[in-house]
Amino acid sequence: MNVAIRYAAGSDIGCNRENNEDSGYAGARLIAVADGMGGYAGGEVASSTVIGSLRSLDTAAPKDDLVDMLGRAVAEANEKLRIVREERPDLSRMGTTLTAMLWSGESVALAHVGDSRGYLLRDGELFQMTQDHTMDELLKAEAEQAGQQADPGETSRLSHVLYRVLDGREDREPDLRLREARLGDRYLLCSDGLSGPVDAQRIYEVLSAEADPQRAVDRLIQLARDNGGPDNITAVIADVVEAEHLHGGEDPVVVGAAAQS
Ligand SMILES: [Mn+2]
Repeated sequence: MNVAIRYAAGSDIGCNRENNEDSGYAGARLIAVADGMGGYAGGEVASSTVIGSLRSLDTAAPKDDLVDMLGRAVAEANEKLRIVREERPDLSRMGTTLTAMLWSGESVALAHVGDSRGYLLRDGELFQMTQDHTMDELLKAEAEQAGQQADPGETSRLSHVLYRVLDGREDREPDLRLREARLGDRYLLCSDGLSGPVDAQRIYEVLSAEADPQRAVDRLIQLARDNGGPDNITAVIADVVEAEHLHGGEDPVVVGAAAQS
């Protein structure tokens, strides 16, 4: 069967921030979310540089090895950050998360660095596809391996500290995986400005109840705002549909900092 994705994206500055350092992209083959950081325009530059670099994947001919193709594109995006850092010493602290999916029919590659998230709604269940690259998750995994309990005070203190981002330095390898998409799957990529204030149960409820992807994106963003909206909020949804049911010709959507530049 010929499948395609129907997509929507949204990004919101939130209730407390003075600028939006998130960027998002949704197109016929590529969806991506990047959450920039680094103060003084650094976050906006980092997230929009990475999204701008990746977008050529959306129109490139798919290769046999999708994971390899996406992995190389992430390495190239990181290299672009290195060049920007060299040119702009004032942005030396910049970095960004990246969670991206690249489709070819029913095959989909997933790349992930940082604490933005990828969720899958399938057969009425919500799965988190990504693991946060935060220090608390690292400590919990280490404790589990040692058959111990991580210190809760320690883990909550470190819950927002990232141990891996894209920042133009070497060895910034993303988690890479090949997945099989199924008809009816709904994928959500989001920044922590959504997954922080809105728990997985509420995300599940909205994704299940609201069929239209743009309305679902808008409702999720509104929920994050209603819960205080402490951070920038970005959400991208891709629904796997039969290609014949898609009218086609939809333009790609760019949101957040990448839409300003
Ligand atoms: Mn954030």
